[in-house]
This record gives sequence, C-alpha cells and structure tokens, in this order.
Amino acid sequence: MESSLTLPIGTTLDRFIMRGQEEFPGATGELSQLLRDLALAAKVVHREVNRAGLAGITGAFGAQNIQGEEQMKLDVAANIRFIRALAKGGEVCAVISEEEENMILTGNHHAKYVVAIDPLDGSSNIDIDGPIGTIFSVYRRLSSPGSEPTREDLLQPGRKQVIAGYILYGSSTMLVYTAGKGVHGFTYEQSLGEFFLSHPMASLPADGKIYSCNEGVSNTFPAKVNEYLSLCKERGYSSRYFGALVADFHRSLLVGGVYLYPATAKAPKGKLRLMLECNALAMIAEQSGGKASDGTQNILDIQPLDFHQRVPFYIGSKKMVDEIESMHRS
Ligand code: AFP
Repeated sequence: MESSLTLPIGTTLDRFIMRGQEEFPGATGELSQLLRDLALAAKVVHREVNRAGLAGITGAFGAQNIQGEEQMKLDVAANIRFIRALAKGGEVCAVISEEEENMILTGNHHAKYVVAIDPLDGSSNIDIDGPIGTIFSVYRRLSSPGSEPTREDLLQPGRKQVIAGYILYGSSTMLVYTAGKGVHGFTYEQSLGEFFLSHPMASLPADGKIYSCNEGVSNTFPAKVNEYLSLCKERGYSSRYFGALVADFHRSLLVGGVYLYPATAKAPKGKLRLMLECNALAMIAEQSGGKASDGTQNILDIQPLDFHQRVPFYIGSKKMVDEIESMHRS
C-alpha cells in the first residue's frame, strides 16, 4: 500500500484546465485564462480573509451598497480584487457585481466574455470567522466583439452560462466550478499556492436529510414552505444554517439536503439575487445531479430583467426540490 508520505501530489487547477482545453480542438484558451484570473483573485482574497483580523480589514466599511446593505471592508476589498483581475486578464469586456449598481466596462471591448459576480457572499460571517464565499457566472457576450458591451450581454438566463463556480473560504478554501461537463472541486494548498483537484465529478445526492433556512423568519414564509418544514421535522431531518449561501450549498453538494430562501415579509420577492448568486449555484446543482427552483420554475430558465433582481430560491437534492415544487403547485 502506498504510504501517505509518497502519495502523488495531484492535479493542479492549471493542469486540469489545460487538459479540458485540449478536448476542444478549436479552443483559443481565453476561457482557460479567465478561470485562471478568477483563481488568482481567489488566492489573494483567501490571503486577505485569513489575516483580516490582523490587517485591520474586519468590520464595516462605512458605506452601503446599492441594495442599502452595509458594506464590510472585505466586501469592498474582494470586489476590487476580482474586478481588477478580470479587467487585467483581458478576456472579459463587462462585469456586474453585487457591490456595484451598474455594469462595469473593463475597456477590453474585443473580449468575448462577460461575468456576473458576488465577490464576497455571507458578509455577516466575516467578523465571526464563519465561512464566506465568492460566486461567479461567465457568459458569452451577445454583441459583436469590438463594439461596446450592452446590458443585454449580461441579461441572459442562467442556462446560457458557459462557466459557473464558487470559492468557499471555510475550514479550507475550495474552488468549485463547472464548464458544462460535470462539477469539479479544488482544494487550496496554501504552502504551495495552488488549487489541487480534490473532488472530481462531484455528485449531489438525489435525496437528503438536512434542510437549511433562516427559521427565525419562518413566521412570514409562504404557508406551503412551512408545511414542507413541518414534514422535514416529522421525518426527523436535521436543520443546519451557516447564513452564507456558498457554505450551505457546499454541504448539500457533498452530503445532500436542501437550502430554502423563500419570499418573506421583509423580502417579498425573495432575498437572493438571481444573476449574482442563484444562477451559478443552479448550474452547479444541475451539473452534479441536483436542482434549483424558485418554487414554480427552474432557476436556469428565468429571463433576468434587472442585474440585481431577487428570487425565492430552493436548491439542493433533486427529490427535495421536486417535493417543494409540487407542494407549491398543490
Ligand atoms: P450577505 O452577503 O449580504 O451577508 O448575504 C448573504 C446571503 O445573501 C446568503 O449568503 C445567505 O444565505 C443569506 O443572505 C442569509 O440571509 P439571512 O441573514 O436573512 O438569513
């Protein structure tokens, strides 16, 4: 048996991307470079997250984002890191971010891709050393390269994503992505400064025994959702909630379960953002055997009308999301 001292070092994200590129003979390498740019920014944010308490970047920034939510210093730092990496990389012509009201033009009008990003999801966990994440979606632009990018380049349904992924800054930092051929997870090896393939072809269990939601506001959930939660309790399911979508979804990816953020009195259209949070995770769910819905339709089929549009969101094990949908229908 091979000793743990001599186990192979494994496949780096870079090598994995290169191999993937070889499967597409006409590939120009632009998408691969874009992924590398995101991974580089992820390493920088990982470093900032890990030393936040020492570097004076915990706490509030002192301003609000366009949704009127208080921005944390790390929200602002991560936003700058990712946008700068994407702009400098040269493969992206426009970006939308949870932290910005309008589309950001990178100046690379000849680039073929646009990106929607939530640079730092789960901000309320920053100061308590809880898990946080980054969520990203990559689309091929609709307008011709060379011209100025338009709003329509970004306002595409989730089905049109060419790459979707997230970075989880948790007990370890992981980058999980799909390019439409399964979902692959990479764990960051800090001393080597590399992401290594740790979860090839991740498979989201078809059913689960964990539900995840903010039960503190369940008195204003729709009645059907409360009926579902009662069913979960009757069946003896466990409740788990980090309050950071990436971390709550990642648990479902690995062990099954469902995450619910329905409409509430405070957020009558739902709290989560279709383009900046839901679409990427929905593609990852579908590519790994799971499902995402707003209760009546597949998240990936919704035509966005606004960059910051909110939706009710149910994601995770297919059987559980199907059950929630059928309860909505009844
Ligand atoms: P922030 O990034 O603004 O903290 O929001 C996080 C989030 O969008 C999502 O990651 C959580 O699951 C959800 O909000 C938590 O919301 P509640 O605090 O209302 O439970």
